Amino acid sequence: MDYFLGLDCSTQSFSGILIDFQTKETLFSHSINFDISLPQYGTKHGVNTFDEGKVVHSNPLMWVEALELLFTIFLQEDLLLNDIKLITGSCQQHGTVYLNKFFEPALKNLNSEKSLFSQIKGTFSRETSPVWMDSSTTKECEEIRNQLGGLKSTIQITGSNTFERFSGPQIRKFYKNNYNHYAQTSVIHLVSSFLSSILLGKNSPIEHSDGAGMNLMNIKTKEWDSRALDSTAPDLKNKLPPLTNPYNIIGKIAPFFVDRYGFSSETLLIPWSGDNPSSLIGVGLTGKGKAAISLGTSDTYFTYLKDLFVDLNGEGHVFGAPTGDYMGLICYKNGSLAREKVKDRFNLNWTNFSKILAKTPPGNYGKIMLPYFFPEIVPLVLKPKVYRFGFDDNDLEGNVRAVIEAQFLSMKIHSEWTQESPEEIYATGGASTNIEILKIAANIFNTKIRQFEVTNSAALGAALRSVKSYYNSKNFPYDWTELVRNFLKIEESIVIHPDNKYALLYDDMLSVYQKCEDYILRSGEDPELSRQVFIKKYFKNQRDNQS
Ligand code: XUL
Repeated sequence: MDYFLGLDCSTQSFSGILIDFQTKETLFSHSINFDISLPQYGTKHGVNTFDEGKVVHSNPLMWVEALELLFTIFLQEDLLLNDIKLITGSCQQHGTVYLNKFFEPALKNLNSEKSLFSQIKGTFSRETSPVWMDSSTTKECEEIRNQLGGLKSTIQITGSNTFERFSGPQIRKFYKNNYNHYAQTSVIHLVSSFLSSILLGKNSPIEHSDGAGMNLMNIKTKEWDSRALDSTAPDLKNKLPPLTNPYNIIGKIAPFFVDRYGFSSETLLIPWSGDNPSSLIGVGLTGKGKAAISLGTSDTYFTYLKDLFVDLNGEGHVFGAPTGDYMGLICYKNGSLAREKVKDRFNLNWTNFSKILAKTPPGNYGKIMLPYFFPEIVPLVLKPKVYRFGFDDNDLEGNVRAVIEAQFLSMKIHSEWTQESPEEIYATGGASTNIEILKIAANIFNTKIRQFEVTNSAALGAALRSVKSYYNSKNFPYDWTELVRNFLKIEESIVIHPDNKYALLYDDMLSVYQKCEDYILRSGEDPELSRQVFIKKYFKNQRDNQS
């Protein structure tokens, strides 16, 4: 039997999906929620937040304990772990883990009678890890960008502008503020390469797709860029693991996992990657002409890129793709947590929330929200504040529809740089189960949206990456598209079609939304006149609801 395991360490949970590639079945899937299962870490939504939301960290030991909990559940379920041929995982991107000189020796000498947690807890040179929600490094972003010759050259070198959450600016902040601890750091891992190292029993390389989210890797050569390293912190090259291709086999599972959980000692490993690159595979985005939206803690919009193509305006990112090619991406911090804020403000559950979406009209009577409940990445908003045009925060129906319309209007505007007008958008992530949300997305993008049965496409993508590398190693190279199509049963997924009668309305609303954004963020013209014209055009017979 050829089983494959895909793991995923996201912001709020740690999941695993075990698949049988021959029967194309998911044998088992399970998720550990950090807040609920590991309350000793005091997280809310998987993170610890300080300094009015600017500093956002998680404890890497929490991820290790979650891995142990998940494997213990596998044991209790009597899963045939011995039949797993290859394992990999994916993780929230950008977060960094700082380890001292005891880390690798501890991994090489793990005793299977003791917990992992107890054996590596003394090997960190920084207790907690800054994660992708952290926005405290504006100064360091500017310093690195200036050193690299400004915005355009930073983007051309690393694939992205410097962003607060990216690993390079975070490393620089640590070096500047905690020099002693920086000096005691032997290796700096991404969340992905940290967890990859644990399974491997020694330091794992960082693979190119996640490495691209650091502002340290040269996006063309896929090697550490000496200019970027020098602009970030001294002696950094010696503290970073090497880079490798996402599909390279890096070794076999450490004996600890064989003895303690019953994995086969022949289980192969490839490096863990970022959750978005893994989702690219998990939704089957292996060719041009399609895009995906991932609606999770972060909302992301991404496309597959055959050739390197950067956003010189600086909002988008180019990461590696697990296929060895590239992907374009934009990321929002106001994803599920912003939706939840509105839901909780009115004591709704998701069923009521959806009912309101179903009964309120596209265009929302001209009520427009800029939903910066948290600092935002795209567009850059460091001080959170929610702006409402034509309604207030007591308007239940207005707020419910406005937050969802705002999320997709913004996504449509800010994804234009990818120059892909997709024929179809694949939806994944927790909120992709909500048909009413997807209907709004379909109408705003004026594109059909495909909803999949498996919503954790990052873990599934990891399992499918495992399949690909395993059969490659056996000289049976599957074509990516064929491999993914077979497993995802694309024909059976649900398609939500846009309703053409709203195409013009949303085109008009996009320009009003853009004006609202310009007005608040770029001292643009007052959008009120345009908003009133919009209301007159589409809601002239519904005066009661106008404002
Ligand atoms: C992508 C990003 C987030 C994290 C969290 O650039 O920051 O999507 O990967 O999942």
